[in-house]
Amino acid sequence: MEENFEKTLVLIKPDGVQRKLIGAIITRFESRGLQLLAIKMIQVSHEMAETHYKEHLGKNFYAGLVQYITAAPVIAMVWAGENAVEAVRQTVGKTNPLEAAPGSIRHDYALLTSRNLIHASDSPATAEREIALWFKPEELCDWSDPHYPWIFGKN
Ligand code: FUP
Repeated sequence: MEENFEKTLVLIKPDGVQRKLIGAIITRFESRGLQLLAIKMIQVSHEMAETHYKEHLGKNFYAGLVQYITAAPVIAMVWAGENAVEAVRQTVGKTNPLEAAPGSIRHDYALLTSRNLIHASDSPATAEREIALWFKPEELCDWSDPHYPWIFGKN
């Protein structure tokens, strides 16, 4: 990974796994030029779900959200790149798929906020906290992407 890269956490939520969209979703990030540093499939525990979504505690959708994320396995990933947090959020699209831009994952594969397929960190600080929650440091592979100059070259 390059020194100026940001890292961000992405989850393919249970609906993405059940609907066989893992490959299609990963392709969006890979084709855009982002670099995959870590990936695993996890059956999320109740405790993990509550920690991950603690900022939503008390909201009317909280119980349903915890139920949703624990209902079946998820794919957890760390993606890297220059401005990776913003780039990934853009590729994912707005929280409500009906407001997500055409071409974004949520627009192209989802219809409801409550089944919007993906989680992606919303800031570099959140990304750091979430990566530490979902991955041990040794689970991240630091490799050098040979496409770097063709994706991030400056003029
Ligand atoms: P996002 O960062 O786009 O994933 O969105 P939020 O952090 O605002 O929300 C986290 C998750 O809560 C969403 F992906 C889906 C769920 N949610 C609801 O189910 N209902 C809502 O009204 C808002 C969020």
